[in-house]
Amino acid sequence: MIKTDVINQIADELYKAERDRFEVDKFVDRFSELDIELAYQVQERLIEIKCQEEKTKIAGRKLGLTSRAKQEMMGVHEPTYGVLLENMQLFEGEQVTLESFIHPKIEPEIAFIFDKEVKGPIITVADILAATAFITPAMEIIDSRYRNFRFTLPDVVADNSSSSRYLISEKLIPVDHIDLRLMGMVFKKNGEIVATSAGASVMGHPARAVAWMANQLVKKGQSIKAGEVVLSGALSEAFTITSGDHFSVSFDRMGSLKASFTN
Ligand code: 0L1
Ligand code: MG
Repeated sequence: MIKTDVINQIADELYKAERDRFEVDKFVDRFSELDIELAYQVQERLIEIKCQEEKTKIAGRKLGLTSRAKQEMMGVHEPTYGVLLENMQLFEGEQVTLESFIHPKIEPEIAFIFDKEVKGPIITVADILAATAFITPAMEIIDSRYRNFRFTLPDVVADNSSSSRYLISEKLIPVDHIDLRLMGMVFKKNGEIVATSAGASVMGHPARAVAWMANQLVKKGQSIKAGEVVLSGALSEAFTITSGDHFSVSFDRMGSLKASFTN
C-alpha cells in the first residue's frame, strides 16, 4: 500500500470508531510501516477529517504520557501530543452525558492559555511562561478508540493521543510568582480523594512538557498560536467514569474545577 493510502485508511477507521462508538484493534499489527513519524501524519489527517465533517476548528493542543509512570508503562522516554478542537470543550456546570463515549476516563491537568505565538526549535520553560497569559485548572476526558486502551506509541499518536473532551476553569490566573513545580493538587471522585500530586509530576515542570511540544511542532512548520489552550499532561493516573460520578480537581493558588456525568 502506498503511504498516503495507509494514512487515509487508518485516519478513516479511527474517525468512524469515534463517531460510531466502537473499539478497533491496534494498527501496528496490520501496517508494519506505522512508526511515530507516520503516526503524526495520520493524526493530522484525522484532525482534517474531523474539522471538515464536524464543522469545527483547532482550539489548542494537549500533551500525553508526560508522567514517568505512564512512560515506563509504555516503555518510552518521550511524551506525545495531540490537537484540541473547539467542539471537544465542555463547560463547568453542564451535566456531561456518557452516551457519546466508548470507555471514558478523566484526569487532572493544568491548562496554559497563550497570548503570544511560540515557535521552536529552542523553546525553554522561560519562553513558555513568558508567552502564557493565564494558567487554570483543567480536566481531560480521554477515550482511546483502541480495544481496552491497548495500543503502542504510534497507535496512540495516530489516535490523537486518546483525546476526547476537556474542560477548563473560567478563573484565569496569571502565571507570575507561581512555582508550578510545587503547586499541590487534590483530585476527588464522589467526594473522596483519589489522587494527590504536584506540578512537578509533569516532566519536572509542566511548562517543560509544553516546551518539548513546541520544539517538536516546528519540525512540521507548526507552532503554538496566540489564543490557543494547551493541556500540560496529567498530574495523576486517569480514572474510569461511570454514570452518576462527580469529579473535582483543586490546585494550590489556582482554585478548583468540577465535572459531573450522567447517562
Ligand atoms: O492525555 C494522556 O496522557 C493520554 C495519552 C494516551 C495514553 C492513554 O490513553 O492512556
Ligand atoms: Mg491528558
